[in-house]
Amino acid sequence: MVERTIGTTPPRVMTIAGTDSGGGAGVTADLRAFAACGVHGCVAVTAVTVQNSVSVSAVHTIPPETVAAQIETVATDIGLDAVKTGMLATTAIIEAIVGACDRVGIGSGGRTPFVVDPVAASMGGDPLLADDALDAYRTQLFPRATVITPNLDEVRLLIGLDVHDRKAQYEAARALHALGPKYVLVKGGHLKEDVDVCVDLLFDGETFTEFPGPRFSTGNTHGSGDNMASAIASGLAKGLDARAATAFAKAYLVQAVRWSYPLGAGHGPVSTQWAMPGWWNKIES
Ligand code: PXL
Repeated sequence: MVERTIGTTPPRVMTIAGTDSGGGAGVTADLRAFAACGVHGCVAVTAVTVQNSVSVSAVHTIPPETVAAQIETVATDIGLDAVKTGMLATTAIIEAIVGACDRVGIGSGGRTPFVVDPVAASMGGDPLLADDALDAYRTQLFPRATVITPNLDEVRLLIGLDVHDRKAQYEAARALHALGPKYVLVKGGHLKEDVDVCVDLLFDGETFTEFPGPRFSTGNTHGSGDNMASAIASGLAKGLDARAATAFAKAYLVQAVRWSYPLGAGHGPVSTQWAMPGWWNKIES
């Protein structure tokens, strides 16, 4: 028998999100990000999407009670050190998630940090969220969130503010913080005035912190938001505070975008392969 010398349980993180049959975003991206960030990934699937690199051609939602059951059955046995949300699809699914989170102590009032990435559409503009569900984000999810991570398109949908410069990015952070999350991260990836940098802005209600990173000229950024939120949740699960978890996630995402690759005729994905390059060549026979 081989003596077992390793096998310490890593922090446990759950993604509540949709699948992407093309493998670039959603649950598929989140699980790769969790592996790269050194945590154990769990899953509550909200929807199955039929998609490739070009478009989302169909969405099949999971019954809300099945989404809630996935969360509760994992939380009460395996336990969770952080949770993140991605594509949630409908108001009924969001309400079921909120009920489950409250029952097992995820989000404000509970012990488990809760990262809410308000996914509304794919890169190609296909809807991933019912229009009437934006209100459920504002009134039910944000007040429970540890960190929310909107991009600028999502900012426009959520608070009706068009962000074209840094000043408006600060204004958006203030307005979103008023909806109740502990921290707001307004991601600057879509900010046209920044040519060489991409500045994400974190606000805790008092202090603003800018996280600048290089801007790469690539259209292969499918799954970048999912990876960012997953890395933040991983950092929180490891015991980092929100500011340190965001710095950790930003360092991770810069490499993921740097190593992004083309796939299909549309937008390729960001990569996690840089995090463990070529290990399969290093195994001794
Ligand atoms: O990147 C946002 C996102 C999240 N979840 C799913 C997606 C996408 C973007 O296409 O398909 C399932």
